[in-house]
Amino acid sequence: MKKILLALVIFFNVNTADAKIIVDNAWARLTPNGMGAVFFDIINTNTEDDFLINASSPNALSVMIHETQRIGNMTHMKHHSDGTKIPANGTVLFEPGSFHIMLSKIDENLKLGDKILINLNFQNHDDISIEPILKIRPPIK
Ligand SMILES: [Cu+2]
Repeated sequence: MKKILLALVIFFNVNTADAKIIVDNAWARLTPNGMGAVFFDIINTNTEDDFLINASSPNALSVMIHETQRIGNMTHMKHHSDGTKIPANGTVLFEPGSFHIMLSKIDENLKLGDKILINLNFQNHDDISIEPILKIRPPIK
């Protein structure tokens, strides 16, 4: 009986430790006028929804969660000030034409090929820091 209990405890611990948020394929686009955008995949392996609630960077004065939306012939950017839902067992792609982290007033000393530090804050998960490389075009997958 003891052995079964121990096995159950180990099994349970492994499962909860494995459930997490993964940020992958991060890259950043440098655009004129000190602007930029950061893209990545967020994978939620938890059985509960999570929310990306905020993002910050020591390398840019303003950092916002945006979503590019097309209304008729116009595109505009929606500011997700209440956070972005990362569904349970789901993936949200931050990619050109969709979700992105909008940067403005990027540190003037940064140039193409440099890394930029971004901190992502989640509602139910510890902060995740990423260091995407500044590029002009998306990397070839
Ligand atoms: Cu934007």
